[in-house]
This record gives sequence, C-alpha cells and structure tokens, in this order.
Amino acid sequence: MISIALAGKPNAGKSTFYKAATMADVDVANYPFTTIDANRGVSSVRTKCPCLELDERCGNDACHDGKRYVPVELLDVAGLVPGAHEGRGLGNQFLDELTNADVILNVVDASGATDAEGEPVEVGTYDPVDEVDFIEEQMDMWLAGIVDRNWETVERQSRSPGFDIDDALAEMLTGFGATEADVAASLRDLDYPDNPRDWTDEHREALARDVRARTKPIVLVANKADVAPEENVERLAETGKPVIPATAEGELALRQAVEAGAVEYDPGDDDFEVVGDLSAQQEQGLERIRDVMAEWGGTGVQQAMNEAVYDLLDRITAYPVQNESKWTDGQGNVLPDAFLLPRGSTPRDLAYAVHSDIGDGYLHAVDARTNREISDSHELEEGDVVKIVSTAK
Ligand SMILES: Nc1nc2c(ncn2[C@@H]2O[C@H](COP(=O)(O)OP(=O)(O)O)[C@@H](O)[C@H]2O)c(=O)[nH]1
Ligand SMILES: [Mg+2]
Repeated sequence: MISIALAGKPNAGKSTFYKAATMADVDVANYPFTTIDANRGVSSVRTKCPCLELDERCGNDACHDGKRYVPVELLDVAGLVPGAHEGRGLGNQFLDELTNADVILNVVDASGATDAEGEPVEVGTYDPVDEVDFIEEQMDMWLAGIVDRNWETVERQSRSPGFDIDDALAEMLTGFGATEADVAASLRDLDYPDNPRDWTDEHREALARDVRARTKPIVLVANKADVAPEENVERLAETGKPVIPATAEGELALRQAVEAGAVEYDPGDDDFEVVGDLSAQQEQGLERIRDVMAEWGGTGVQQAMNEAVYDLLDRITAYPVQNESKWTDGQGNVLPDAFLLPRGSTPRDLAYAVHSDIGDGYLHAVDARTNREISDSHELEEGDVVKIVSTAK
C-alpha cells in the first residue's frame, strides 16, 4: 500500500488531519508531543469509478455513487522542532518513521498561530513560509546523518576488489526507501570522486539532499485555512511547491456529522448537505466550514492526499477483473479491486500487483472496455479495467 506521512511542527494540525482522514481515535490537543507513538492508519485517495460507465453503480463498499476510494496508508508522525535531526525533541525517532513513507504531507499552520517550537501564539504573528524549508531541511540533514554514519562501511568495502561506489551507495540508500533507480538518477546529477575516502561532507550532503527530494516528495498542506489570512496561503503558493489549503478541523467536524447522520458528505466533495437535526450552534459551525470549502473547493484533506498520490507520485488506478464483459470477479462482484500503479505500468505489472503467482503465470491481458487483447508493452491508464489471463488462478 502507498504510504503517506504527515510531517510538520507540533500543533500544525497533523493529528486532526489524521483523525479526520482515518476517523481513528488519537489525541488531538493543543500542545507539542501529543503523539508519542507513530500512528498508522488507513485512509484513501478518491477517483472516478469506472462503474459510472455501466447501467448501474458497482455497489462496492469503496464506491459511493461512482466516487471510488482506494486505500492508502496514513502515518501521523509527531511534531518536528528545530534541531530534530540532531535528536532534539523526539527528533530522529520521528524522522526514522519517515523511512517507509512514499510521500510527505507537510502540514503547516497557515494561520501563523504556531511558532517554530510548536507553541501557540496569536494568529498572524508567525510566518508559515518559514515552515516550508524547515521540514525539508530536517529531512535532508537526517538523511545526511545516515549517510555519514554508514560512510566507514563504504570505505571498508572500497578495499575489496570489484568495489563499485555506485553499487555501494545504492545498497546503503535502498534501506532508506530509495529505489536503485532513484540513487542512480541522483548519482548521474552529481559530481563525485570514485574513492569514498576522497568524499567531503559537501559531497555526502549533496547526495543526501538529492536522494531525499526524489524519494520523499512533499505536498504542503496550508492548514487552518479557516482562520488563516488569505495572503499567507497565497505566499505559501508562491514558494512554487504544491500547496493545498485545508481545514483539517472542518473535515473532522463533517465526518463526525456524517457519522451522527446529520450531514451528507463524501470526502473530497466541495460541498455538503444538512439532512438531520442540528443545534443553532452546530449549524453555524458547519456554515463556516461551507464558506471555506466554497473558497478552496473542499476541505483540502482529500485533495492533499490525491495531490500526493496522483500528482506527485504520478499513480494511476487500474481495476483487474475476471469477467471482461461484466467487469466482475469469480463471485460476481463488480470492479472488486483497485490498484494504484506507477504511470507507465503494463498489464504484467498489474498482474504482479495482484499476486506474484498471477504475474509469474502471466499470458496476456484484455482491455475490458474494448474486449481487445492488449500488448505486453501497453501502458495502462487511469481507470483501465483489465482482464488478466494467467496460468495461475
Ligand atoms: N482553526 C483550525 N484549527 C485547527 C485545524 N486543524 C487543527 N486545528 C487545531 O490545532 C490544534 C493542534 O492540532 P493537532 O492536530 O493536535 O496538531 P499536531 O500537533 O500537528 O498533531 C488543535 O487545537 C486543533 O483543534 C484547522 O483546520 N483549523
Ligand atoms: Mg499530533
């Protein structure tokens, strides 16, 4: 499963985001280090279900009237404070938790009501743009520290015949979640000596920064957009990084209202409908959320996860089926599964995503829309429905 990590300063709204996105019961409080252990939960990205092209909706639990939710892992990492990579706060422990993350949501308090240490201050007194580089810097320095600590090993390895620096670095960094292709691409971009003993701190740091940027891309979540001065959100956008304005608190309120039967809303919608009884106060609160949603096209929680997976990680959703005319599995379930694959994936890649045996026994595939066989080199696209023919069952 794709893993999304919520990183940021204490008090930025990570746990609120996490709770809303997973509806799990975690601490939500107004002081640093509320989250002591990593919270790992399941959330989802939202896409259009191919069943919209059928006469009837598919009825899958993960499909609400054609809005299809595909599971992703969400990780609530405790707050990072300045110096975290040197072990300040609960620093490295949390940075280490990012190892398995595919993409990072940097949750920023766009209202400027949280200082660098994560302490609450008056709205507008702290510049949230300072946050943007801060998290990146902490992550870069953390990885540089890992490279430093492993350097002796690389130097030792270099004494044996057949030593290849690229291979040695790839081996070290794949442990941090980088692929060999990532490391190779970074090394192509950098100038460096073949002998590890000739490397300087600058070489190691440059490598760490480049690999970090490739393996842990970041979406900025401009949270507390409900109370943030609009210019703060605009200035965050001017950093040129992907920015999603959000109200995690608004999303949480909506999901709780849905659970209470008072509101109809699907995560990622840009509006909601009140269907149950509410107190005047609740109604007022929800109307304020509606205003924020109208301004930004939703609460931003679903949008941020979608941006991370579909834009930054460039994934597509593919739907394997057994029956290519009914789009069902062996039990008659319509569009039973959805897989998030890297763009450029082939039908054989999808077969492997389903099961390694199915992949090993792959014979050919059929596009369930056209009922035509698709070639092995065919690149799947968003929403493709595919029958895989394999010797394995
Ligand atoms: N106004 C506003 N407050 C929020 C929002 N999201 C979180 N908060 C508040 O910010 C404080 C810190 O939230 P929390 O999720 O515990 O932050 P964390 O330390 O990053 O996990 C809490 O008082 C939340 O209610 C939001 O979208 N808008
Ligand atoms: Mg927290």
